[in-house]
Amino acid sequence: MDTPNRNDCQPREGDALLIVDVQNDFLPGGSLAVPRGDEVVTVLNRYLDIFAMQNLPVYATRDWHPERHCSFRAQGGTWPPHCVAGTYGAEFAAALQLPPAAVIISKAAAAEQDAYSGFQGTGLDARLHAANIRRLFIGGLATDYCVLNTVRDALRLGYRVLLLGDAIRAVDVQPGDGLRAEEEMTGLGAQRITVEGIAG
Ligand code: VGL
Ligand code: ZN
Repeated sequence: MDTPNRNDCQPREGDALLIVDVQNDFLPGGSLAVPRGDEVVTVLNRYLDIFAMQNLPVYATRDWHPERHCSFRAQGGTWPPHCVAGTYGAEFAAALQLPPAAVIISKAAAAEQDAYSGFQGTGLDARLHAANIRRLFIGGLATDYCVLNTVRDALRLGYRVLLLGDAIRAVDVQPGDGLRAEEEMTGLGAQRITVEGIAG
């Protein structure tokens, strides 16, 4: 029988930190800037510290589009051009302290398909399985798109998900999109945590 345990959200063997799309184009000044998107960086660095201290693995997804990606307006999509592979806008935020061993997962790299989930067409599930990872700490950008879809897939694939509530920010195309996305994720079974809840 499961006994509720207050230490349940402490990172441990079998856990990984999954950082979603913390790339220049999603930060203030970028072509698809997420309001206050830069604020996730210092918080994510604290999670990165905790994972480093425990030698736990880190995965980082990146939007990695070709120049004429189908999600861009000129191609009939909904977004301005962003995160074009190899450009400055597609680079991770310089202040994000990713360890050298971080596994980089590029997504939506084919012109004709978009992918909001880090699991979509990337082999991420197989890599996590191979590393015996069963639980994911997920944060990054944007709450209402790539974080939401990555969390949905993670839960559907059987991972336990701890949502980094203090390290996500929303695009909010419609006001409230971010809040609704958080409610959906927790309703599906993700547990919302903050770094204060796990820091020593
Ligand atoms: C994203 C819009 C378009 C995201 C990616 O990373 O949340 N949003 N492409
Ligand atoms: Zn994109």
